[in-house]
Amino acid sequence: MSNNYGAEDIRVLEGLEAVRVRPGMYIGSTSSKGLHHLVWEVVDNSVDEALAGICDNISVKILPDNVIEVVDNGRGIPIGMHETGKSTLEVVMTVLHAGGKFDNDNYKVSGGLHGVGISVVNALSEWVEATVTRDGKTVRQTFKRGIPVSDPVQIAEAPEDKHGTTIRFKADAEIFETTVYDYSVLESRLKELAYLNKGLKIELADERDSEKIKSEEFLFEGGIKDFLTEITDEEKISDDIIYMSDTYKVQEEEDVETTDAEGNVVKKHKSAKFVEVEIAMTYTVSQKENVYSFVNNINTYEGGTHVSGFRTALTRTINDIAKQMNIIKEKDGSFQGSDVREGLFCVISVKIPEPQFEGQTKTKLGNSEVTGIVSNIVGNNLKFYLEDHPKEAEKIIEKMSMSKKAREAAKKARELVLRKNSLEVGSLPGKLADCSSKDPSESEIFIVEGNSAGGSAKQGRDRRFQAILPLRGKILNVEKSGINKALENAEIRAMITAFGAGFGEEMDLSKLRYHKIVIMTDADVDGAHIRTLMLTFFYRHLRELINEGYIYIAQPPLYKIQAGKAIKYAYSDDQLKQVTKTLENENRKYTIQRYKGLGEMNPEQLWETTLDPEVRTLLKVSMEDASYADKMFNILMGDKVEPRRRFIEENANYVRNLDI
Ligand code: 0RA
Repeated sequence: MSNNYGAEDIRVLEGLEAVRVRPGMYIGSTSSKGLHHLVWEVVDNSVDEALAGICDNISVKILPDNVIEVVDNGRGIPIGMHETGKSTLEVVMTVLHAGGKFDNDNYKVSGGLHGVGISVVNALSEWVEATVTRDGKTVRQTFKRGIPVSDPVQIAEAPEDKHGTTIRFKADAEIFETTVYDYSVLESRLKELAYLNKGLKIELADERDSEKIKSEEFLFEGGIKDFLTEITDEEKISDDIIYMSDTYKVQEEEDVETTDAEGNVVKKHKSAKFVEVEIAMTYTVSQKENVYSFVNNINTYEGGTHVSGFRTALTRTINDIAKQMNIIKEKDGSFQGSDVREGLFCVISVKIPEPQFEGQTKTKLGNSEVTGIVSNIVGNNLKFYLEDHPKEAEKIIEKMSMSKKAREAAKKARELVLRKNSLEVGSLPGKLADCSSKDPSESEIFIVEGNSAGGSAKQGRDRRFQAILPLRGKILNVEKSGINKALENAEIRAMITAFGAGFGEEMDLSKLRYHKIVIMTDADVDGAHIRTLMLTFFYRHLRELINEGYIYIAQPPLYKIQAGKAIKYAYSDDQLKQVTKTLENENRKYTIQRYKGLGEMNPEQLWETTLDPEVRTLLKVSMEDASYADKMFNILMGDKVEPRRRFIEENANYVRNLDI
């Protein structure tokens, strides 16, 4: 960097410093999740190049020492002079939100935590090396903690038509709690990105251990059609996949006049803008509905206008066609939304110019114009498909008629069950040790595995605001049984009654009795299993509780370390190492006890490690976590041993990686 600081340099330094002081504001957190966010920030830029139609190859490598390398064959970050007198490359790398100012691409990811700009990666890295090939040369610039070490230097000549960007970086250990990447986290997202961008080849390699190099390549010519095939884990009623891909022009190509900095009128060319809609769907014999939706490659767990547009069109079109084909008669009434979605597996991917993300976790699409666009496209394409495939149409609509009949019968049955055993708060479950506070915002309920742990928790809690509900053994596998069966299960009834807000579509959050619902299970394989069962249940039937951020996971310690009278607890293997090392350096004697279950802790210990708000750690469950638990469920419950073992290992790990 030059010696004479200008106002611009000071602005840049202040910007980078702001990122280092409050990293959470830019990347969510400094935990493992935040660390991986750095990779997503760079990869998103490469994927933007793919969306602009330039890049078809991205390679991500974890190098020794947890250095990340991302290579793409996009346009390359611009390397010409910028009006500030610096290279555009340096501006893109050092100025917050600069990236978007140099292009007018159709689709950009601008919601949630994505799209903050590659300068954020730069600010939070011990070092970054950016290498760009374009305009007949390859140039490189390096940075330390965001600050350029030198000007960009040409390191080679290149053919005129060669272009691309290579970013290498090492996350700053001064910032992050961990700088160790999790291969499986990178693997699943990169694979998802390859599915969502057909024809884009994404390579991943782990070269941290030269003895055990791992690598994979993701390239799906079928795009979300292939995605659908992978996630459909139920018997299909027809082998055919309904696939539609369509675009809608939202802005014509036009020449616009603007004034530049000197006040001269200049002509600018604006290219046309499109909404792209891609949907793959198939029907299975199962009772569940699985709709995965994405906007500009972001998983919209909370749905939004694109999903509403799809649902509206599906119900309307099916009703029209069913009547047209005489499969249902006027007197039978119409299909409801749930009838036409039972057994549906579907991937919806839309790409839109200026997405607005809303909702608790910013994963709900808000753009109102999208409802009509998607609904028109789905209506037209689906009608066309069904008319063109009368045999398939018949199979699908027959299945829906069965769903409709089952729904009508189940409603009667449920009314009976409900009348017999009220789910009203008036009859709180006997096992519940309620808290005395009636203010939901300060009240907490711990769902505790096993009666003995439940006993300790009841004695150890602060009864003013903490309620305990012990569950006996495993709750029902709701995935395999319908809601009616679930409602007959005593453990599930106890939970719903205690929460007080009802369930499913009739849920009323204003009646919720606790704003923290904490799952507390043993830190072993069985505990992980029960936790997954519960997450699946919440995801399927009490989803709003997750959406609103009311579900938590307790973190009991794994070890007790006793040195003389002093007792310390460790919540991870790393922490155990730290504690014992410190004790050894003070060369004090100690004993270690590994807690196998919550039941091994007495009430005081349980309070001071897991219940006391002053010292405990609670992990908040996100929709992402719950949907992951749900997705993995079949693996866990299935009869194949190997994937089950693998899941349990990985699951135990992922739960520890959840964000607070
Ligand atoms: C700014 C403007 C343009 C591209 C990029 C940045 C860009 C950034 C990254 C980060 C990783 N790979 C990247 N590829 C491109 C647009 C360039 C143009 O219009 O020529």
